[in-house]
Amino acid sequence: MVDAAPPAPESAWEYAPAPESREIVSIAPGYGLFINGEFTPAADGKHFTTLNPATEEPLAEVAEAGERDVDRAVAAARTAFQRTWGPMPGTDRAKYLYRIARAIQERAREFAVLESLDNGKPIKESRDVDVPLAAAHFFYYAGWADKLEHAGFGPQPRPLGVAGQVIPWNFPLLMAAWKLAPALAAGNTCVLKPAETTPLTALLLAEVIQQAGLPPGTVNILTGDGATGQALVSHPGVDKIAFTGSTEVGKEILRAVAGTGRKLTLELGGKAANVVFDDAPLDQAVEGIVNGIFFNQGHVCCAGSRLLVQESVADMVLDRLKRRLGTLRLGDPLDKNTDIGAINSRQQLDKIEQLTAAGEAEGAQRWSPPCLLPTAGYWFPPTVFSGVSQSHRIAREEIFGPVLSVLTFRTPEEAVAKANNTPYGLSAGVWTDKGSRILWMTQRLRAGVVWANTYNRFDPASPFGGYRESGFGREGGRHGLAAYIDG
Ligand code: TAP
Repeated sequence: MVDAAPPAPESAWEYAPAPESREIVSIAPGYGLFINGEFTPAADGKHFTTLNPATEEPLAEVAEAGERDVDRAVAAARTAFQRTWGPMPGTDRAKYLYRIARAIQERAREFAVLESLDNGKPIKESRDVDVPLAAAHFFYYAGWADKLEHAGFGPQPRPLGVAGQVIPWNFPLLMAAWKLAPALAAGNTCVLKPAETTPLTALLLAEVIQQAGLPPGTVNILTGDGATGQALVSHPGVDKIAFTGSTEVGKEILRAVAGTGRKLTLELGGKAANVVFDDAPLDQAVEGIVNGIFFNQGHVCCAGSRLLVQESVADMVLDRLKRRLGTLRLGDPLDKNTDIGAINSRQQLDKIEQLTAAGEAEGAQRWSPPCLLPTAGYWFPPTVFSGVSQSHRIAREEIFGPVLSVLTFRTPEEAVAKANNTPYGLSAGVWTDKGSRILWMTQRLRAGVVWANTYNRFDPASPFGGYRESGFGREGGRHGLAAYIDG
C-alpha cells in the first residue's frame, strides 16, 4: 500500500503578493474647494492633511472650508438652481448624469486605487463594489431625470432647491453618488461635504463633473471637518439637508433643523442582527456571516454585527466560522488578495479597541485567528466574541469595526425579540431553508432592509434606510427621489 502524500507545508499555500499599481493615480500635493465649477483655496487659507491609513503616509493637503466658503458655495448653487440646472429640461439633465456615470466607468481603476489609498479598504472591494455601484447609481437616476412625472409625485414634480449633503468616510465615493445622483436628477443643485479623512475621491469626482460640463455651481464640494458640516447644515440658504453619519451627530442636526421648515433626511448607525436557524445551509450562512461583518473592515452601517444563532447549531457554526476566518488575509489594501484592509483612522481604531476591551471586561470570550498586524498604520484583526449577553456593550453599541458578537436563541419568537432589542433599525439577515419562516421573520423584524439567505446586497433600484435611531428617509429607487421633490 502506498502512503498518502503528506500534506503540503502551509507556506506552500501562501499567495504571492499581487499589488495593484499606484501609477494610474496622480495625487496632487494640494487640493482646493470645488465651488462654482472651479477649484479654489479656502477663504482663510486653512488646509489639513489626508493620510493613507495603511501606512500613515501623508497623501495630500486639502483645503478646509470655513463659513465664508459655505456662503460662496451655497450662493453658487442657488444661482445654478435659478438660472441653469433648475430650469433645464429633464432630458438634458439626464445627458449630464449619463456622462458622469460613463466617466466613472472609464476612470474606474483610478477611482478604485485612490479610494483604497485614502480609505484603507481592500482594492477588490473598491474595484468590485464601491466604484461600479457609484456608476450604477448615476446611470439609474439618469434614467429617472426625464420621467419624473411618472414617478408617482404628481404631474409636475418640483425640485426643492439647494441641497446641503454631508457624508461619512466608510464608502466615500459611493455615498457621494447616493447623495448627488437623485438630487441632480430631480433638478436640485448640491453642496456636498465629504468626511475629513477621505476627501480624495470626492475631489476626483469634482474633476469628472468638470469633464462632464455641468453648469458651474450645480455641484459644489467643500472639504473640511465637522465644523464645515455644521456650517453647511445650519446655513439658511440650504433648502434640504441630507446627512449620513453617526446617530449622535444626526440628533444634533435634527435639533438644529427643528422648526425651520427645511427638509431633512438622516441615514444613521445600526446594530443589525444576522439570524441563523438550524435548518439554514450552514456553509452558505458562514459566508454570509463573514461578508456581513468583515466586509469593509466592518465599517458598514448595515453590518451584521450581532450574530443570532440557533442554540442547536451554535457550536458547529462557530467552529466553521473560526476555520473560515483563519483563511482571511489582512494587509496591504492595494494587494488584490487582501480581504481585510486598514481601519480608517486612529480615532476609529481607538473606539474599536475601547469597545472590545469592554467586551472582555464584561465577561464575553474573545477570539481572533493568528494574524500578523503591520507595524505602521491602523489595524485590527477580525474578532469574534462568544458568550455575549444582551446587556453587554458589544451587543448594544455600534462598534463599526471587524468585530462580531455572537448570541444564541432557541425559538423564532426569541430570535425576533433579541433582534429587535436595539434602539437601531437599519438592517437584518435571516438564514433558513423555509420560505414561510423568512416571511414570518421579515414581518416582525424592525429593520429597513432584511436580507434572506444573503447579506450586504445593494442595488440602486432598491430603497435603503432605517427606523428609529437609524434615521428616516430612503436612498435608492423611486423612494430616493422623494427626498428631493417638493410636496
Ligand atoms: P460622523 O462623525 O457623524 O460624521 C459624518 C459626517 O458628518 C462627516 O463628514 C463629519 O465630518 C460630519 N460632521 C461631524 N460633526 C458634524 C456636525 N456637528 N454637523 C454636521 N456635520 C458633522 O460619522 P462617521 O464616524 O464619519 O461615520 C460613521 C457613522 O455613519 C456610523 O454610525 C455609520 O453607521 C453611519 N453610516 C450610516 C449609513 C446609512 S446609509 N445609514 C451609511 C454609512 C455610515 P468629519 O469627517 O470631519 O468628522
